[in-house]
Amino acid sequence: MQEIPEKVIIAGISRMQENFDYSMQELKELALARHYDVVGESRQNLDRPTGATYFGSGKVDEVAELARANDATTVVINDELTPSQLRNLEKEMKLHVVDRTQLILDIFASRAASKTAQAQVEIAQLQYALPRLHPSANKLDQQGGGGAGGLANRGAGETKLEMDKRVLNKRIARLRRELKDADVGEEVRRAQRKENKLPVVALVGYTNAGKSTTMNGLLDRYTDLGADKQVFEKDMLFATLDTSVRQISLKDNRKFLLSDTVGFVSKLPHNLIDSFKATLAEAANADLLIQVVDYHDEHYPEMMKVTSDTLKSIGIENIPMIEAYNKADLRPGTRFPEENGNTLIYSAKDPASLDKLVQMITARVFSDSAVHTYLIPFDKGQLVDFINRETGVINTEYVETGTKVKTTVNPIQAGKLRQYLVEED
Ligand SMILES: Nc1nc2c(ncn2[C@@H]2O[C@H](COP(=O)(O)OP(=O)(O)OP(=O)(O)O)[C@@H](O)[C@H]2O)c(=O)[nH]1
Ligand SMILES: [Mg+2]
Repeated sequence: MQEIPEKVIIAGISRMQENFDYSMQELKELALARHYDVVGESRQNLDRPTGATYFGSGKVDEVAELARANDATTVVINDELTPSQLRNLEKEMKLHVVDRTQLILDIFASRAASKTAQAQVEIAQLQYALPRLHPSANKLDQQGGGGAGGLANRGAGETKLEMDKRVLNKRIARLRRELKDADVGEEVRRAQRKENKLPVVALVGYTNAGKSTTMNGLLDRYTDLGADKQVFEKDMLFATLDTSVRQISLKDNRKFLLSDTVGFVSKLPHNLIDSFKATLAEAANADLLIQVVDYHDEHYPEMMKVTSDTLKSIGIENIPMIEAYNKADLRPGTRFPEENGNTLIYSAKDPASLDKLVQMITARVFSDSAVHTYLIPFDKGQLVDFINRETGVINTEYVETGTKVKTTVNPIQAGKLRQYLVEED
């Protein structure tokens, strides 16, 4: 880590966007997460970025001036730049330029702890780097960028470029293979869970909304897992990059699986979304989504829009969802927990809220369950084990002919046990 944070200017084009202020504020938070020291800000009202330099004429010099006046060495841009815009801006301003995509990739890279997350981030980084390797790297993007290096070096330069590209492409292919191998294991586990027919509930939402805190609160109240099974929660952007899955057991022995997932942010680089698809598959296979919303943040409506757009872009649609408005404790005068249809106002740090959330989950994922009584012959001990393990046992009685169990089962379990059903009174 650097001892003295690098000074930066943040800059963007408003394009008459409604949420421009919010996106610039968020850019600043992203810059802070990257340990930059934000010393100035510049905006330009344009309908769209200028092809060659992103900013319109005059603004490039103005931004460079602002940076120099504040000892900033880097300009952070609020959008993804084309490779030539990036080169041209750096050349004209004589400053280091980082676009929003690069910034988010850097933060993800610094957070990635598991092998999977590291590989996923690296693939996205390499894909970002590929067209930016050299001025002539991208044929479609040559305009304005030529000249550097001079004619004499051209032959040698291109050879080196081809070589660099090959190395990067090879590395991407290798990382993809590694991820795929890891994914096979994951697929198998997922299939096994399906076999057990445990419902899967996934926490999704904007970064820092409180997904991991909600998960930990539920683990604390509904499992006897030790503290080492808690997931990482922290007041920072992208604290979670890996999906964690834990089993939650209710008092009546019914169980569901709960997964915590990576958080979203506006203008999340598409490369990153792509490479995190595998991690997000847990949410894609869920029976129920809980969208955790930071109800304390005034921009929560924009965050919800980004979340639903991102989910849609990775093909996660038409899964029932509870909208869970979190951090109600930080809003003076807000009553919580408060349930209304598919929404809940709550606090992940409040036990009564967590109980309410679990009630809402169970009402949805176990809606087709039924209470039945079974008589299992003594020689079918493994079925009694299954009932005790997988279903919601209400009471057990030992009679002459076997074990009589009253229990809550889902339709699949009911099918499996049908022949042992006892006429109910
Ligand atoms: N006051 C208060 N703080 C909360 C509540 N829920 C979460 N927080 C805080 O919000 C911050 C972010 O919480 P996380 O659970 O890490 O958020 P996340 O949604 O998992 O974020 P990412 O992993 O980055 O996507 C932490 O500092 C939590 O302590 C709440 O109900 N009330
Ligand atoms: Mg988290």
